[in-house]
Amino acid sequence: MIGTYGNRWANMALGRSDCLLVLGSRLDIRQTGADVDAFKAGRTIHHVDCDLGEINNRVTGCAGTVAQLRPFITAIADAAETAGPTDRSEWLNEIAELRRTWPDTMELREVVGINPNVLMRRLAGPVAAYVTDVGQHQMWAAQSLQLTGDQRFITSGGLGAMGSGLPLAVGVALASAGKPVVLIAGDGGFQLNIQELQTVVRNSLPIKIVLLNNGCHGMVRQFQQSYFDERYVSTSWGYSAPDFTRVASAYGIAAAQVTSIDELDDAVAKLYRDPSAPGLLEVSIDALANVYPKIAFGRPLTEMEPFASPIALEGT
Ligand SMILES: Cc1ncc(C[n+]2csc(CCOP(=O)(O)OP(=O)(O)O)c2C)c(N)n1
Ligand SMILES: [Mg+2]
Repeated sequence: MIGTYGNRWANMALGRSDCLLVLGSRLDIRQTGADVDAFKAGRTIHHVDCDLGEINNRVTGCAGTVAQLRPFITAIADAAETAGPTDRSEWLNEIAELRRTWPDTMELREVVGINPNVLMRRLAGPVAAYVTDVGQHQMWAAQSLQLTGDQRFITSGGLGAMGSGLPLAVGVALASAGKPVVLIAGDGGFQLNIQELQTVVRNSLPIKIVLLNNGCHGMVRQFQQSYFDERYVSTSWGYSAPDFTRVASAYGIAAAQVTSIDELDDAVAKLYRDPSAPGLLEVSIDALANVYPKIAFGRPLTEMEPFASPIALEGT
């Protein structure tokens, strides 16, 4: 993932690129950072979108193509075949090296308790899709989930609709022909549509809920920490949540909780064991865990907080 909370190596690769092919992204501030000029500098941008209004909207000076992606990709694949092979191994090796140097699992060096990026990697399993709600858990998922085969990642992205996760998971489960679907949700957003657990039960949907409970509206709390002198109004202060395992049990959904990384693999295996049953796994995350790297407001994509050198990261 690139952008404000993107993988460090991906943003660095973007920063070094000289040609960018943008497929169906509106290039909003989450992708480019607030410094649009730095995003544009030194590269040609080809922007492909089905909506003319999106092209040269935020990022100007792009070479625009108005097209649906399926025919566009078919056409450029044909054109590439005619043009013959090009050796890009040097560039691909450079990206692979960046990826090795800046692993997502090393970003939160001082996190207390379960490292959420590591958690995401441990959720790999035989599922049709991963769906998220909105918040820090969504960013950790986007940074660190490892998709295989035709697995899909469904998230509301820039729309940021907190509470959309459970209804989205219901839709994805209905479209996935009985294959299990994982919902990654936060304790705040999950409370917005918690009543849809009954829809899950009534329709016997195989939705595996992984609920990251950090006891707060974490993404906004992190913002308050960075920019509002740790005044945690309405995110920690004056915020509460129910006992989610007991709520799930009341709906007849099997539920468990983990508080340490050692318990995680067994709990995930148990959650995935019956592919046809819904389940809930509550994972305790430290209230002060943050999403990193993050582009400081107004800074270019390649300057991400914390400003660590690879050596400092590897040394821990
Ligand atoms: C309907 C709605 N209200 C408020 C927000 C702003 N907002 C974005 S993330 C977030 C916190 C989400 O908290 P939680 O679900 O616990 O996830 P966490 O960030 O802690 O992982 C809030 C309040 C939003 N995106 N949508
Ligand atoms: Mg939370």
